[in-house]
Amino acid sequence: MTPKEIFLELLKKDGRPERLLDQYEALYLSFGDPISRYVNEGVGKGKTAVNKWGVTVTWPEDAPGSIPVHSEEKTVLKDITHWRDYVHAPDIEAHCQEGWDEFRERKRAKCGDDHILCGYMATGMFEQCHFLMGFEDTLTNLYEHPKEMHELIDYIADYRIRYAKMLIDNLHPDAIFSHDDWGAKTQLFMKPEIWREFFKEPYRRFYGMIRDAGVIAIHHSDSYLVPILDDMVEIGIQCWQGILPENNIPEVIRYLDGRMAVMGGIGAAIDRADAAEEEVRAYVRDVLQTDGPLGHFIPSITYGIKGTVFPHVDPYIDDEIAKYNAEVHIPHYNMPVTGRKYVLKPDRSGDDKGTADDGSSAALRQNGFGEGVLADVAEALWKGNKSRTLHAVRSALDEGHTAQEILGGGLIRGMQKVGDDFTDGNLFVSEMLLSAKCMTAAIDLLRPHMTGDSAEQLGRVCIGTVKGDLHDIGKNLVKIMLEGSGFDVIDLGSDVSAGEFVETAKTKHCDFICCSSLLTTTMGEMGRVVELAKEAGIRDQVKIMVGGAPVTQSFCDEIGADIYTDDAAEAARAAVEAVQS
Ligand code: B1M
Repeated sequence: MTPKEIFLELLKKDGRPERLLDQYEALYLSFGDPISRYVNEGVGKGKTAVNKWGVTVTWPEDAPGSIPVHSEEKTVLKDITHWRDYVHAPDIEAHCQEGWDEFRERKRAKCGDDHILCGYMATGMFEQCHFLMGFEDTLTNLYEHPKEMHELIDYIADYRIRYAKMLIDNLHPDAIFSHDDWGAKTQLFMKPEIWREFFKEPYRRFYGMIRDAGVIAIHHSDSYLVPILDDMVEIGIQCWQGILPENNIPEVIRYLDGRMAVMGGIGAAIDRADAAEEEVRAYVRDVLQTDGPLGHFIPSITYGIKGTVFPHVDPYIDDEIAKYNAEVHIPHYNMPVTGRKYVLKPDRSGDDKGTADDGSSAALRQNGFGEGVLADVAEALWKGNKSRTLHAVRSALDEGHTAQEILGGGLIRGMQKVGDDFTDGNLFVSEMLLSAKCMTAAIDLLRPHMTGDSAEQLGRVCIGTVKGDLHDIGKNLVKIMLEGSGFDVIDLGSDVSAGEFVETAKTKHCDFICCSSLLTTTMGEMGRVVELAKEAGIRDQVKIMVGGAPVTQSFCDEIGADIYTDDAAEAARAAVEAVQS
């Protein structure tokens, strides 16, 4: 069978592929079509450019890719209520009619008949929203300005449908490979209901058009998407590329029962500078033994593009897949799963915590906050309701509570429950951000009433994302939880050098240095922070906390940092514990 034939078998409910495909072996991704060339003109390594949506995109020389820049001046969409004044989709019909024949012929020739020719569409609808207005505004606007967000997402969907149609008409692809990261490692970014409300129908239109044109629909999202598997099938996705190990892949495959193929399983954790051959091989073999036997699975690095960040890793992956194929014969169906065993994380999409707003005293008791005005403060913050939080804080002041009582007995208590629910998977990034907005507004209100403020803080922290890394969402959540737990937090932002961390800790007398990293290429900077803290003579005065998706306890131990946690709430709990012990 050719790679194309195997891929097509994988899409059939009862297909019989003769072996496992090797990563992107069957897919030829057609980069550089006339539309992407026009829209991203000037974007490249070592450059900062403004794309045709008006988004400023920067790509530092030492980083593996680009990132949108958000600042008061640079952010495109400054006010969602007037989004039409700010957002103008590129006029691709006017500017992108030329060059298709040459592009098609070149790509077809390279792809050949034995592979799937894919039109490649980066920056999906959710991603386009956060490119335009920033991640936090995107997530909170879904709750605070739903009407405008629906309009904006429909506008972006119309653009993407026009884009896909031009690709289909001019490239004649076998498949469209479209990106949109809807979640992090263990959670969707928003409640599944919110994803359904805002994104499901626009995507049904998008993938519906693609399928109606007889083209295969492949969606990239390297996220935890278990709660929306049925929705993905329903809207027409035939292959989900990017499935992370955290999704419990064997259970997902069994559950899908051939309705959608999945591609991925080889996470970024193995794509490191120090990953040795034996480690890569053992990791891949485990993935193959666990996920491979059930069919409808293509082992690949979870990224939405071919190849690992560290080039020495890829050949080991390819070779291990080849060995597995040589040793384990077809059919791949219904063979015993011999690798690691998972416990499927239940779909909690039916739960309704964190945003319901009935305000009844029964609800208060149920939420564990008890009675009284401080419980009202805690509950309003937990629900992310800013006006109610401010109202409750004013009432508490009127009743004679001190700012410190309101902070500790109301706001911090509420935030602690936000953290617990987030850790349990019952509350999402978007809702945590809403509660953070309540906290900020309430602290502004309380500020004139605070006395000896910083003296009463639990301690001082400086936090940042390490040098070369511009991901800041996780770092911001850790900051929110630390502030919400009573710490004085100095936010150094992202792309922070080891020297800046240590200098700040020294001059501002910090109790903790908190480093976040999302890229395997930047994790190493955390080790430099530990070394520099020693050199600066402050190692015994400061605790060094590390975290971020690729960071692990063993990495923390290896570099000699003090605390590792894998979520923001846990980070705050660990910091509190450390100062109290
Ligand atoms: Co990028 N990105 N990204 N990205 N991105 C990842 C991380 C990646 C795994 C996606 C992938 O390709 N598979 C991959 C890294 C691969 C690797 O390292 N080998 C990647 C890449 C490669 C890139 C680019 C190079 C892509 C490109 O342009 N081609 C580029 C790099 C830019 C740069 O930094 N120089 C890039 C750009 C972007 C966007 C701009 C599109 C956007 C970032 C927006 C922003 O941050 N302002 C983005 C996003 C959103 C992601 C994913 C989808 C999500 C990351 C995230 O925000 N998660 C991610 C893939 C994925 O995870 N599905 C991916 C949510 C956040 C709440 O989780 O940060 O893990 P996290 O934080 C958690 C915990 O880890 C913990 O608490 C938080 C909450 O519980 N935690 C700590 C975090 N810090 C902590 C510190 C602590 C304790 C706990 O103590 C101090």
